[in-house]
Amino acid sequence: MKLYYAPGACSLAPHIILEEGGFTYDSEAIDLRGSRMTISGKDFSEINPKGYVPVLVLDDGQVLTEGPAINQYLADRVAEKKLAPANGTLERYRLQEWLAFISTELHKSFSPLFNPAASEDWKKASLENIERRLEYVAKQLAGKQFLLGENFTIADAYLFTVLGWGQYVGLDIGKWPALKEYHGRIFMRPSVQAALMAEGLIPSA
Ligand SMILES: N[C@@H](CCC(=O)N[C@@H](CS)C(=O)NCC(=O)O)C(=O)O
Repeated sequence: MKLYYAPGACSLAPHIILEEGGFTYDSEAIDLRGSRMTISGKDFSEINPKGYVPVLVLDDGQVLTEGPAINQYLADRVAEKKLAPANGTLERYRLQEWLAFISTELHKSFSPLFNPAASEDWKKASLENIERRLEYVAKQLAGKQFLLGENFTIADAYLFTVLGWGQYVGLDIGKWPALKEYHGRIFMRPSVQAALMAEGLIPSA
């Protein structure tokens, strides 16, 4: 398998999951802000016509896109690691509830904050929206190690990734001690350290 990613983008979540699952995989960065080529010089639009990461190329050459689909695909390949509850259970729908929330209510609310063309009013409204949503997440995490309880799941890899964007847009997650502790706890996981190092976001050990 091969993951196409941009350092620190939402593709960090499948990168963490690949590490967490103990997969053997390749990865390659995309220059999303500049040439929109892969680091080895391929036109990224030929790999994913949608033009965004993450992209997972499977061993048979099929191309899988959309983070929540990629993340669940990976989790189901290593079911014994319990990165997602079993398909068909209510817990699985709880996981999907979180993935949809993180994707549509958090991840996409950050987009204007990274967009130089977005108006200041739009940015302000997006930031207020994110803060309201994070207030909710912080309450949900009270007394829990992870979003679904005691097991780290793919939803945690995704939420960790999105929470990390606060530092780039002037949003201090320290306002919510439960979120700050959660983020710090996940940051220390060996899989997270490995993915962050691979993306050049922390120095190599
Ligand atoms: N619906 C997609 C959205 C992915 C997405 O927003 N990717 C961003 C990085 S976090 C990206 O590659 N943006 C570059 C672009 O759209 O040109 C998913 O959930 O995977």
